[in-house]
Amino acid sequence: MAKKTTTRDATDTATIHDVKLKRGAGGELHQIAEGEAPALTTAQGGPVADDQNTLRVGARGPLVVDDFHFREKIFHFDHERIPERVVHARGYGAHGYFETYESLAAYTKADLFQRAGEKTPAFVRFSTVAGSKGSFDLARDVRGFAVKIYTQEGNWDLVGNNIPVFFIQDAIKFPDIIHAVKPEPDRAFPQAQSAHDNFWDFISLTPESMHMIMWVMSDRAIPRSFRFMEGFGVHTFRLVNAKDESTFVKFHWKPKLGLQSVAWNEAVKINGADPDFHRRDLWEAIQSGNFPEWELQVQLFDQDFADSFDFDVLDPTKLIPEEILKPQPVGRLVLDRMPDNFFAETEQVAFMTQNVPPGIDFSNDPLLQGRNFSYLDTQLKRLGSPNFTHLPINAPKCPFAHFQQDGHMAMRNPVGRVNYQPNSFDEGPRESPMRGYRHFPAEEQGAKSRLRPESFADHYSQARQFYISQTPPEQRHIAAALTFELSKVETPAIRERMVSHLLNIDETLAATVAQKLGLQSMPKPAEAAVETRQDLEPSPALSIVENGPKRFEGRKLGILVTDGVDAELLNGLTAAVTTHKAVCELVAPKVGGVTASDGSWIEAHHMIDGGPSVLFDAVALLTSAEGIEDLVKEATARDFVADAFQHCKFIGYDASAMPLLEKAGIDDALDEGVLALPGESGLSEFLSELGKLRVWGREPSVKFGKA
Ligand code: HDE
Repeated sequence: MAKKTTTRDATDTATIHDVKLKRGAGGELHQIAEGEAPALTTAQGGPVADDQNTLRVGARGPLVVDDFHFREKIFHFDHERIPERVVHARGYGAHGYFETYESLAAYTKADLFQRAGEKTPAFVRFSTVAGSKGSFDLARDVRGFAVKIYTQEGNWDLVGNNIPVFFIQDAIKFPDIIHAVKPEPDRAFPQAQSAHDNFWDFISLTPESMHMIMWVMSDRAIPRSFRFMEGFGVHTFRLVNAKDESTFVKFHWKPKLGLQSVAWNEAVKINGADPDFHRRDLWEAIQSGNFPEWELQVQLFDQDFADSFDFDVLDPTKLIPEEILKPQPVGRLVLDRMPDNFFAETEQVAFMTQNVPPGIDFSNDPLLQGRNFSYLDTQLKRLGSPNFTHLPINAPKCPFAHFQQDGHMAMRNPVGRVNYQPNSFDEGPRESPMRGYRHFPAEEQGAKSRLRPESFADHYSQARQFYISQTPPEQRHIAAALTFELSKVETPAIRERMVSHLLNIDETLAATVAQKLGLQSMPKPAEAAVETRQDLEPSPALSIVENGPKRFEGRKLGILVTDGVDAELLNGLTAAVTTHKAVCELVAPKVGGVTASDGSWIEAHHMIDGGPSVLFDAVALLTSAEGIEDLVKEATARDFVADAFQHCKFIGYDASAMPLLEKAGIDDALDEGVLALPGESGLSEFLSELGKLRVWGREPSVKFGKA
């Protein structure tokens, strides 16, 4: 008896296909013998006899409407798509858990924070904001970092981003900023790009966006992997303890493997080489048991701190520098399981900022309050029914009971006679005045009006602080990104208006961008609502380079090999990579692999055309005298090396690979990042060098033509 296809196990499925569904000489499928595999049925459960041919009159005649199987199948197919998210359409999710380090009972009564070591199931969806579902992963964009934690007192959704501030201060501007960044409505392009007139027109007319603009023009907006980026709750929230005392809180997710981004030129090429680069990275890490991990850190503060802080803690365009208020670790998030089905889970998961358990509450941040209004509405539209909470991915994992009923696709209705409250039949659930959610009784007063507080008016001080906190390469990248983006803007007045804002942030930055844009004269600085920009201290926590991993763990080495490769060196290198908890992939001139110096067959992961160096964090060239002759003739092999060099990657090579370095035009520019292998101190020396990730000192000469 053949195995049943009751699991998603790949081997099972392959067995079924190989043994039971062999193709005949003419390409037709041979039916499996009846009874040997589960019967194919209609959605109504009726067994299907023939799933290859529609019902027709005569062999060449018309189809007939009696074909209920065909109708059901094709109608279902016609309805497969649901509206994509209006923002954050492209995303990728994974399951895992949140583990509490120590009890936080002093600050919050939230059940998940009460007991040290307690693990609570979680689901995370990462996303880009502007692009459609089918866009590419390495767009310059904010990344969504939405976490759903299935606590014992209901789901807590911390719907954050990988950037701790936002473009706008008031939710009423959200449709405008999103319309502006999405493809322009008359021409329907550009896709997943902010480099166009509408976006920069809106931004240059919206000074409150300047701080966020510094972040999205930095390498934060082109992360190397979801695993190497931070997440932020952005807004100020409240924690409320059992005595109903409130503490303000900002939430931060810190990646265990440190921060890392790619270079812009690399991002552009990755999008061509592997549009699913970030998805694949998460998939591979989890499938291979290298579970990504983030630490939850909180900045806790009281009203006195809020009153004495330079900025309004309700303003989502501002952050609290970590050097002023140190974040405290309170738990960790581990992702250890991919969804069984992308649509059922990642596509249908519905995050809502208003999903908070007792003990977590909101501040008056107007953006947060606007979001609390928006997210339920968007799920109703997108998932088509108020019963989206019946979907397993959205259902709480704690006991729950209520009288909500009926509607499209209701899968659970109240049981029994009574579906209302109060009732005298003593049936159904009751309120819990003690345990139930009570909103923090903040006292509010003031005239009803549409206004922006003056305390939100300083738009440049923190933008400058971000800029001056960056290392020189990171500052160069911001200038280059601004120049690139504005070079795509057709309207000169918009370009100038942006430079007038940059003048309020940093004069050198403004001058660099203006010069590259070919402005004839410098515009006046933009008029600022607040006359004096504050001169804030740099905050090293804002730099990616300063917060890199210092080790190669979790990264990928690409090894370009040819026939005749030194087997001992190759084996030594792959072993050293494994010891450093990294992975390596082999790239060969032909599909399949190569024969090594000892005659052994070495399987390769990529053929050179499909494995450019942009897919790796560092590369090694292990060739042979015979193999290199053909390799230097391959344009892709030359690009492999030239790109790795221009992207400031470490390159290891054995002596036979020198002709390729020559062909790539870098033999006379070899620096401390191009290392002969095995090297005097052996391969582990090479591996520890790789922990630096990039040779940033190389960049001025390769990118900006400076000696
Ligand atoms: Fe969202 N946002 N947002 N947003 N947002 C949505 O909800 C909205 C904002 C964020 O992986 C939508 O389910 C408004 C800030 C993430 O499924 C929608 C405002 C931050 C995701 C919506 C904001 C975010 C969304 C669209 C301004 C970071 C993806 C689809 C007030 C703190 C969640 C959906 C996922 C998704 C509204 C601003 C993060 C329309 C009105 C600030 C990560 O409800």
